[in-house]
Amino acid sequence: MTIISSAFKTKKLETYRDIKIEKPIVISTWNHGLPANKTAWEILGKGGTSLDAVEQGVRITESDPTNGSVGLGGRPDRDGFVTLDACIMNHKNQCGSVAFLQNIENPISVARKVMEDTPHVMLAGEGAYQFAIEKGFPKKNLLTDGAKKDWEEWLKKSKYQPVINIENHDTIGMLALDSLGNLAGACTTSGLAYKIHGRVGDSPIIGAGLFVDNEVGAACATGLGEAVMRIAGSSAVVELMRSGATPEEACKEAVDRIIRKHDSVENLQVGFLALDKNGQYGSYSIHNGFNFALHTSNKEKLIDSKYRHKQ
Ligand code: SD4
Repeated sequence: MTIISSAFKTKKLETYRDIKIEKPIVISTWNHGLPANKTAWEILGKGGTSLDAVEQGVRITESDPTNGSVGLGGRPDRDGFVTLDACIMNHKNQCGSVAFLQNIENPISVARKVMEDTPHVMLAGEGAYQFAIEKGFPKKNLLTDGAKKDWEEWLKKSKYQPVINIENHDTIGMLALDSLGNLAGACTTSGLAYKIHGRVGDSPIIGAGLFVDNEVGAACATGLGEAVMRIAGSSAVVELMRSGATPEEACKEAVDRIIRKHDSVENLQVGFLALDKNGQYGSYSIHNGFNFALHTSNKEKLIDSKYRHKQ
């Protein structure tokens, strides 16, 4: 029996009555989600799995050297090292994750190998790198000339202050529902620019940067990972949907929870994105500026997220 909390009971009944299930469908964070979704759609549109779709989709962003927050071309930490976080999750609650991984262009595929070829969920640092090399991933320098130049400029002042919607965005989180009705998700990032060496964000943490429960829905997060981890953000969004919230209501409640736990959110941006079992989607962010890309059989567009505060 589904337990519906009273807070969301009315909405759930209104929203889900006679609903037409929209599938396949893929959504992903930020405007780099458009080309990533296109690749995901090549799989979904032919009846492929949501797991293959999200992996192949986010690899596009990881391999794009012009993107400063994911994979190749990602901004380094304050010591000049590009360190990557990624995770993937399928419709059976199987998941794989890598954290603090260096010199490997496509951490999402390493995360999938962790999920499929090991008894573990998460590998970190040197061990994750060695595992990737053993699995045949090539070693690659991910620090592009442009990112190196920006870092050298930053070093002159070495002032670390995350700036909303500039430093803190670009992580790609992707959620897909395939023609069989199975959900999967992927999340990958180089994390916050100029972070302390060794810092790991929310993106590889199952339940924080990403969570999928095929009975209910899937969610992912972007923005300041520390704030997302403090409320187990993506897990919270999925649990709220389980309690009857629509995807947007669930994202909004998670954002409000973060706001309640901070004295000030002036310089704090977090955005959540969610997709439920019926192909309904929604998002919410603390500040304006967050957007996400949608791809279905007849729609391909960028959607501005709703938000709490206007900057
Ligand atoms: C992190 N959540 O490492 C990531 C950063 C991010 O868009 O989402 N950027 O904290």
